[in-house]
Amino acid sequence: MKKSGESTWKVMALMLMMVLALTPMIAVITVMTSEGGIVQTAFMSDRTANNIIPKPLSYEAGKGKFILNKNTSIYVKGNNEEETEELVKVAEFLREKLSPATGYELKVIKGENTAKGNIILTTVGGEENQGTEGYKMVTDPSGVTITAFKPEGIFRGVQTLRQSLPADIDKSTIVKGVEWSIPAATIVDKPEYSYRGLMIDVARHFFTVDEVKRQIDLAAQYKINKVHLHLSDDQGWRLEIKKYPDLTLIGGSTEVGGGPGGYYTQEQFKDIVDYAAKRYVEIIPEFDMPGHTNAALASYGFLNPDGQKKPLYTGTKVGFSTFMTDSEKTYNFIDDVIKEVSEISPSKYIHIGGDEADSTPKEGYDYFVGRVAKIAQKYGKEPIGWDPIETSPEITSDVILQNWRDSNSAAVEKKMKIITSNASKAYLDMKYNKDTPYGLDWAGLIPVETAYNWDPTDFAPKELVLGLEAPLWTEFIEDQDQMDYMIYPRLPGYAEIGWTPKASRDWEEYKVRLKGQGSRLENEGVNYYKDPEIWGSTN
Ligand code: TNX
Repeated sequence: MKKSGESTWKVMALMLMMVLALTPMIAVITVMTSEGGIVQTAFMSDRTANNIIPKPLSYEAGKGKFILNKNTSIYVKGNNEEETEELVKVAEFLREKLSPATGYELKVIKGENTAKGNIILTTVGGEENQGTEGYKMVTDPSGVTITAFKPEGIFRGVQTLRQSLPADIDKSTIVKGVEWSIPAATIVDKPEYSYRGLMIDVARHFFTVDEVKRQIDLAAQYKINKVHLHLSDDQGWRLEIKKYPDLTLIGGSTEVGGGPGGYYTQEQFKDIVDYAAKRYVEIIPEFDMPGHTNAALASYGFLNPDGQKKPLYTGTKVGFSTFMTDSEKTYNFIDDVIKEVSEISPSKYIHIGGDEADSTPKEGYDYFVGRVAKIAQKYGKEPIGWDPIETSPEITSDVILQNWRDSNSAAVEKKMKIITSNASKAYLDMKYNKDTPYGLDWAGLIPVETAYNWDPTDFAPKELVLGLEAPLWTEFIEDQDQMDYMIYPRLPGYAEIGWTPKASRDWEEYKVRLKGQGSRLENEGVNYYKDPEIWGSTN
């Protein structure tokens, strides 16, 4: 008797699970830890399941929904005055994002929330194990509360809040007749990796301050937290260095194809850094050397063996230029440049290049990268270099490798930290397929699925991985529309690889959420590649 009673219960439980799984508005998700253990099974309402990228660590649906209305205020409370002020800025950012489409005023108020119907952003009660970027977002019919250990975590949670609203929220003018609701839920979230980056090559083609800011803002909505600017190459030097004005006057005066180029003044660079910092995005400046240096060699004769300036270069070849690795003139110049940049760049990192130095003898290369890494460290910066920087005996574990090819054994042996940017997976300048209009294919084609279906641990041991970065090289990318097209919709996938543990990621499930991002990107004016695999061929 007992036995058959037990199995009746099992059958009933199974049937209940099947009914739940088949209920159209509900999807079952299973959340796993990075070690692969299941920690929670939750139910997601369709809208939320479709929209949040990167996928939160855990999501538990509640009852009902919160409806944002004209009386909604944003309350902020930190653990001290300074933190409260920082949260005011996060709240103002949120208001800036929610006001245009809703037309609501969304007052920002310091202090305790006493009424219903509000959004609360607070670090009071935040827990250390949430880390810098983790947050908890609790939504019920009476309001939304985001709690985090740090304001940065609140900012990441604010991105989740934005994505939990209907896609019309991203329109830039008032939309009438929409219910601005957020499904009730408890979301507990934090990232897998601390480095989740986008690189923009502003050297091959120059992009204006506003174009760069726009990309930072777009990337921040997917919780990208680093933007690396490739500020010098053969075709252009893009940052004002006061001691060497010709770097920008001459070296910044052109670009691939012979266009007018351009550069950022130090004030403009600081403006970009501040804009990014408001979005908790760190700007990492790069000066590529000892190769990729023609723009500098064209600006100052003393950097060349014959004392003569090189001609400016507007082609797309790589590997022909080099600094003199055996001249103190070179190192004095680099010291001056790094000193000036260190003063205006708050990032703890500086990127010193190191790739494709095909015209630099290996011995000179090894000495050069070691010496330049030490100059960076002298100015308090942690150097990052492209491979093959790790092959120099002068490079030790305090230098970070940005890996674009698959080999990194020397770095692993030295226990260097690694940022994975493998060209066949992460290069935003590779074409989606052979018919897409822009981009290259030397590292292979990178359809949206290929861009999503990998993990940093495919390329390096987990304990050495800082995270990943997707570089957009711009030899053949000339304007904002083309830039958008190459970055989107691949970047949300890279953002998810960096944020969501490998064991909770699945292409078929992700594809559905990515589809939901299409209308948001459209509302934001992003010229994304409307992959027929995701949006259908008629879209
Ligand atoms: C290789 S990857 C480069 C860049 C090019 C890119 C084009 C790397 C560190 N160097 O100079 O722009 O290929 O895809």
